[in-house]
Amino acid sequence: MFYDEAKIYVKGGDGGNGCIAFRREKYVPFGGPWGGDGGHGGSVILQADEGLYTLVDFRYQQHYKASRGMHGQGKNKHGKSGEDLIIRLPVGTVVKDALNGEILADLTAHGQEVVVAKGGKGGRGNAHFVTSTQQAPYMAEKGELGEERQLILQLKLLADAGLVGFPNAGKSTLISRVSAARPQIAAYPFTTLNPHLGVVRVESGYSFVMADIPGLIAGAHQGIGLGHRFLRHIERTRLIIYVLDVSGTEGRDPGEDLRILKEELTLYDPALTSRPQVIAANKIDLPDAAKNLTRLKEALGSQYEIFPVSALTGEGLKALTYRVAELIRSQKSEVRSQN
Ligand SMILES: Nc1nc2c(ncn2[C@@H]2O[C@H](COP(=O)(O)OP(=O)(O)OP(=O)(O)O)[C@@H](O)[C@H]2O)c(=O)[nH]1
Ligand SMILES: [Mg+2]
Repeated sequence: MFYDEAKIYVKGGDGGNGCIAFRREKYVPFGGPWGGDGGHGGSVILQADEGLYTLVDFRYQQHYKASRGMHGQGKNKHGKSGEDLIIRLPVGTVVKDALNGEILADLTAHGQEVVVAKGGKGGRGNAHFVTSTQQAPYMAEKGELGEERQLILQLKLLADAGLVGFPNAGKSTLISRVSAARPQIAAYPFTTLNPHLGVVRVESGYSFVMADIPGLIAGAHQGIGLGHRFLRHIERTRLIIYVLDVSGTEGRDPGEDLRILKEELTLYDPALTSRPQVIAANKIDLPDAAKNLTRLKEALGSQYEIFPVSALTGEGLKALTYRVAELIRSQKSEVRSQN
């Protein structure tokens, strides 16, 4: 099982201090204590959001502080309370205390919330401390400090998009370009023996999980090559990216490759081919690629969205991942609206 993990620091806002002040006005000779209370600090709250799929954004920001309460003031003016800070997390995130590993929350439903760092209470102003013997108290409370914590966030990853292609088509190269996954890459078939997952961050709040899987060859549905191992992993993905080598260097015809790949998927499970599918026409940096791409486009017409890419140079990968993220998002919201 693959996990996405992040460590963050959270701190509730401190409470504002209570104020010591006395009423001093014309015609009011012995004005009483008049110091207002400090405001409460805001809390840090985690909230599950079904529109988020990975924890990758937390690699870019790790510190989260809610705002503090303002101090009390004279004339009995209370300090303003700090605002709560809401951090949105994907549904399915488990939240642990980093110090002792205690599970603080398991966010399983959209909208579910948990307070992970309470804001400090505001201190009371001196108006609260009048007694029968002490009419003019020179005392007020300090605000409490907000709670602070290190948290570990964990999310079980399920692949959203699977890379399907012949051995050597460039699947591992592609995933290593667009994510932090580092599968082995080599110029011989069946380099990848186990699936690798990588989180692809398209932009803030917009990411998906890509799976690199062992290469597929004709007969895979019967277990030839690494067939079954490969196909089992494809079963769970929402979208298929066919990675075709359009360079022609290995004497392959990309159109024919696509036909075989599709056939293998259909023979394994006909439902697979009804998922959204796009084509990554890879190795576009090589000499004959453009010509082969034109032929492929002619052969396929408008059946598929084709993205010319070079996993090696990075060309075209942005357009591909952006579109895939978009398709996955609309897939997920479709599933949600059916439930
Ligand atoms: N010129 C060029 N070479 C590429 C490109 N993408 C991958 N390669 C090369 O193709 C070879 C195979 O790449 P991999 O990423 O290992 O291919 P794979 O599809 O993961 O292969 P298997 O794991 O065996 O199924 C490597 O030598 C890569 O450097 C590309 O866009 N352009
Ligand atoms: Mg590979």
